[in-house]
Amino acid sequence: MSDRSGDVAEPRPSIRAKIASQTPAEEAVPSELLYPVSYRFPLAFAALIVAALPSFGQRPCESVKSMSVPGLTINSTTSIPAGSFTLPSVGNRNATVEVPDFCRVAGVIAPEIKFELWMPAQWNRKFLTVGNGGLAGSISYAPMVAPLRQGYATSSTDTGHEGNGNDGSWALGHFERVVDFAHRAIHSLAETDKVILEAFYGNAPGRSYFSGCSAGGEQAMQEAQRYPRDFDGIIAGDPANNWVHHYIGGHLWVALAMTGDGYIPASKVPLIADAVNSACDALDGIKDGVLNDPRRCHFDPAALACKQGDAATCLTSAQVEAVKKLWTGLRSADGDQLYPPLLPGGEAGPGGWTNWVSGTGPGKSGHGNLGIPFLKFVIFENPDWDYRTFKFDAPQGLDNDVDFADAKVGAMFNGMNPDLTAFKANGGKLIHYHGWSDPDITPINSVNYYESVVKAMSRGGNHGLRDTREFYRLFMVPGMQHCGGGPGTASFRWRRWTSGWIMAWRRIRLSRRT
Ligand SMILES: [Ca+2]
Repeated sequence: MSDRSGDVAEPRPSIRAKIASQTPAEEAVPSELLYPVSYRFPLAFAALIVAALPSFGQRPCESVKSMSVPGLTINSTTSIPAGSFTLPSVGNRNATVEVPDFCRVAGVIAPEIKFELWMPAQWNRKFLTVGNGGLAGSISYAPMVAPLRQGYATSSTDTGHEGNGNDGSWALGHFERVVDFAHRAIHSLAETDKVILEAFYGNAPGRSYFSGCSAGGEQAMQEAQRYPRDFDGIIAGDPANNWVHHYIGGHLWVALAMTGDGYIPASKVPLIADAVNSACDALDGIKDGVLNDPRRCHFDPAALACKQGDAATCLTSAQVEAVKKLWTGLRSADGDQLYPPLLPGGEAGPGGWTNWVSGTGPGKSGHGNLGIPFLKFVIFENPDWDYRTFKFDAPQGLDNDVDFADAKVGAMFNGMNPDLTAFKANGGKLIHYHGWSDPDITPINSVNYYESVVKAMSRGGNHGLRDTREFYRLFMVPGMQHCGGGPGTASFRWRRWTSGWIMAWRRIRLSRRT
């Protein structure tokens, strides 16, 4: 297989971030939990590519089409020969990759959850479902390629609607699509895949895995919490599992900070990035452009304030206040932190603030392009809703819009339940990672969630961390932006991730033997 074709399986490039400040609750996490993934998963494990095992009882690919399962429609079954294969177009991407012989199944789970399942002729008896990004709406073809080449049967769904990932209009008048997107699509796919796999191979998969980042990280958490028997191993990257508060306290909060005079053009992002590095890069003992623990950085953007007026080399007072908002985060009228802030570090570069915070104008950034359509179409169900009218406070006796959103879809979307005992009891293993320089989803949320699980596992005793680590590990990645990229991850390519996954899976396998 060529290295180039393998690049399509690299984690979604992306975003940027920043923000800072105090997060005292996280200090309790032992530093050993916060090692960068690259330290834990050395390149040597790239050699652990799983050897394909001969499979028996395999039926002709075409036979899958005649399967009769309630709610399942198989639209096509195609035997794909080893060689070059052009991935179906998603957006304007249309890559050609090298693949082994496999049976390609495309179908629909009622009412309209489209999916594909790829089953290699030489199967390693394992199965991997890959997750989605943004507001989904398309099958994640590219991440299916690397597992397929390693002998995994692999699948992906469009999550029950069609859209470009920044579109929310599919939700209008279709509450069933909202439920499918929130959690039902992945669960239904997992169940369906297992039925097809057993029928095709004559054997059920020996192990089942899920891997996703961003919205896919949210899917991962939903699976571990809500459907603990679907997967043996789950990898949750930069998860949006505090979904509703992320969309309000993350996406909307940043979009609102970037309105009016507070708007920071992309041309000023390097100014902020350089100042943060000057103030905080060396705090970890190494001047390398990476903040190993950005919680220790307390850079005050007022240091960049213009002496008067505006200039390219300074921030106006309104821009200073906007940066402070990003690094302080959303609090309730009582002062409670409703959602943690972004952290400083990693603002520069294509995966940093230029895309996520500045964008092409107010409301047209990575944050605005995700948050506004979700709030408009899912929360308020009003195509004419103006994001600048969101009510953080409300007249006495009425709900504010935060409470309204929580009440409406919080139970459906949020994957913050710290009780993972059912997943653990089923033998499940959860690998969770998050970039410390993620400018989209604050890494603090991941630390907070991990701590909540440790607390739940302790049941008032002292062994919560020990008992948690038996099945759930958190890896914080210095300098990594949203699911990839950033100053700390220049060589952090998919092969290293893949080797990490295999290492993780190997651990899962080994731990099950003991
Ligand atoms: Ca450093």
